[in-house]
Amino acid sequence: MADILKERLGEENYQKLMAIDNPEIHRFIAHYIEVCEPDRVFVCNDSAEDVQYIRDQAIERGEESPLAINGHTVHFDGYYDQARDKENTKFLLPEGVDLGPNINSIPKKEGLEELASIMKGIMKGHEMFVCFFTLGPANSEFSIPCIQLTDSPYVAHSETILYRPGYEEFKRLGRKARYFRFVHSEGELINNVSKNIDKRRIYIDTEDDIVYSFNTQYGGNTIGLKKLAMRLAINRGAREGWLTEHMLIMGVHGPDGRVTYFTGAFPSLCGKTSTAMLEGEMIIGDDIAYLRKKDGVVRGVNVEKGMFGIIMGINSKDDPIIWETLHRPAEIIFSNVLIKDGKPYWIGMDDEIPTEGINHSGKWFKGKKDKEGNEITPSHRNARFTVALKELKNCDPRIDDPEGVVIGGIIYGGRDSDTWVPVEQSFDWVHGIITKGASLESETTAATLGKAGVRKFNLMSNLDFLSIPIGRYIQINLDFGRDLKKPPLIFGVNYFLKGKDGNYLNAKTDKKVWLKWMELRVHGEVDAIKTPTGYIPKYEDLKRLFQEVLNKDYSLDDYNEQFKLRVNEHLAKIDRISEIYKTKVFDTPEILFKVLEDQRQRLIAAREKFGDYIIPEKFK
Ligand code: SPV
Ligand code: MN
Repeated sequence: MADILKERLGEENYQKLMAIDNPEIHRFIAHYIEVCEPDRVFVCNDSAEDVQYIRDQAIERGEESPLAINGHTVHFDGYYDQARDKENTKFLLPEGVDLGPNINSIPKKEGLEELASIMKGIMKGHEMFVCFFTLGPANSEFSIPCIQLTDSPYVAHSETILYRPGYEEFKRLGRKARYFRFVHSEGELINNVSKNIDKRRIYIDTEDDIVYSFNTQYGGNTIGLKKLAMRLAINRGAREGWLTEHMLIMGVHGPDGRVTYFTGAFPSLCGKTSTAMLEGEMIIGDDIAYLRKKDGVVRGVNVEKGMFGIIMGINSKDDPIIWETLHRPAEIIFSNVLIKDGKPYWIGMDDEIPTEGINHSGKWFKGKKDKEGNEITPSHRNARFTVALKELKNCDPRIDDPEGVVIGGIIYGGRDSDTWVPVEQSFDWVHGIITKGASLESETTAATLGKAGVRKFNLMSNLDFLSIPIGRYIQINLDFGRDLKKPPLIFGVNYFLKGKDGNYLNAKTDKKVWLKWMELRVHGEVDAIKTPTGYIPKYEDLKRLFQEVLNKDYSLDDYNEQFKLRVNEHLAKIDRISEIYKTKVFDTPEILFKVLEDQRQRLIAAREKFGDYIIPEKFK
C-alpha cells in the first residue's frame, strides 16, 4: 500500500498524508486511487497555498469562471443535474435491516456491485482531491471529522467555504478518529458538466459510514458534508442519543441585551432562510444542526460554517444583508445563474434581467426552449450562492463555540394557506413533537415541480434525509425531551395564511414579531391563551410588539382573522396525518395516535360550543 501511495501521490503529497497517523485512512485512500484511477492526487493540508491551489484548479479546469467582482466565480451544473436526485439516492441495506417503504434503499451487495462497475477508472484524466474537514466546530464533543475524495475542484472549493478545516484535527486524533468518508466523482465531462447522468448514483452506507456519489455535480448530490453526511449523522445520533436536524440556528434579541437561541425546521420555500436572516437578529446556521443534551438543557451547533443558499428572489429590500454581501468582493460561488458581462443575474433580483447571456443551458436568449419544449428561465429556480457565514454582517460570533449554544425554542413552519395560526406554542414537548414537528406539511408552489397548492407531508422537514425508520425517528425525538431541566419550548409558525380573497394575511416582516413573542415565552414573560391546539398570543401583547418592533398599528380585526381557530381545517389535517402514520409508517409510536386523537376531541368539543371558526377571546 505504501508503494502505491508513494508512487501515485509523489513525495510532497505522500508526506502530507503520512503526517496523519492512521493506516486505515491510508488504506482507504490507496484503495480508491486504485479503483478510480485518477491521473494525479492532491492532498490538501488546509494551508493557504493548498486551499488556493483548489480554487485555482476550479478555474483552470473550467468548472468555475471568475466574475467581474473580486473573489466571485460562477459554476454551472448540467441542464439535467440541477437538484437532488431523490430517485437515485439510496441506502445500502445490510441483510436483515428494513427502513420501511418511505425510504429508498437497495440491498447492499447489489448496490456495491453496481457501484464497482460505475467507479472503475471513473477519475481517468482527472485529479483526485483528498480533503479533510470537520462537521461542527473544532475540538468539540459535537463534531465529526470527515474525509472527502473528489475529482471536482468545484466540490472541493465549495467545501472549503462551507466546512471547517479538518487536517489538523485528523493529525491530532490519529488512530482515534471516528470519521465519515465521501467518495465523489463527477465522471466523464462534456462542456465541463457530468456527461453520464443516466449513471448518476448516490449510495449511502450507514454501516461503514461512507457515501458514494457518481456522475453528478449539483452540490446537494456531491458536497459530501451536506446532505450526504446528514444521513450518516442521523443514524449515528440515533444510536448515541443526540439529534441531527434540518434546522437553522439563530439568536433572537430579548429585553436588556438578552439573546435567546432558536432552531427552526422549514421545508424548502417556507421561509427558513428569511427567518435565519431576519434583520437585527443573529445567524448561527441556515441548514443543519446537531443537538445534544448537557446539564439538563439542549445545546446546538451549526454543522457548517457557510451557506449554500437559494438565490432566486434575493433582493435588496427583503434580503438586505445577503444582497450587500453578494455585491462586494468576497469569496462567493454563484451556481446556475445567468451571466452577462461578468455579472450574475437571477430571477427575483432588483435589476432588470438581460435578454441573453450564459446560463445552465449554455448560450441563452429569452424564449429559448429545452428538449421538452419548456421555456428556459434566465437562472434556474434552484440556482445558489455559496459563501462563508462570516461574510454576513449578522453572523453570530458564537458560531464556532465548541460547547454550542443553549436552545430556548424549536420552531416548525410549513406553507399552509388555511389551518395553522401565524404562531402557536405547543402544550409540552411531546405535544410539540407530534402536532408540530411530526405533522409538518407544506403546500407546493409554482416554484416546485408538479401542481401548486398540494400539501406534502414532511415531518421535521427531514423526510428526505432519514436513515432510520420514521417511527423510530419520532420516538428518538420524543425521548430526547425527557429528563431535561429546561426543555426548549416547541412552536409552530405559518407565514402563509391566506384570507378569503386569496391574499396573504401577513406581511413578510411580521415574522419578526412572532419571534419576539416566542423569545418572551421562553422566559415566561408574556401570558398566552390556551386553545384546543396550543397557546396563542394575547392581542394586547402583539399590539405592543407590532408597535415596538415594526412601528405598525395592529388591529383587533387583523388579530381575530389571523388567530381564529379553524376547527374543520384542523380536523382535516388530523385525518390526513393519522392516515399517513396508520397506513404508510410501520413503526409509528402509539402515543402519536393518542395525542392526535385527544386534539381531535378538544376540537370537536370546541366546535359544539362555539362553531367552526372561533376567535381567541372565546378561550379566555
Ligand atoms: C435543501 O434542499 O434542503 C438544501 C439544498 O439545503 S441541498 O443541498 O440540495 O439539499
Ligand atoms: Mn437544506
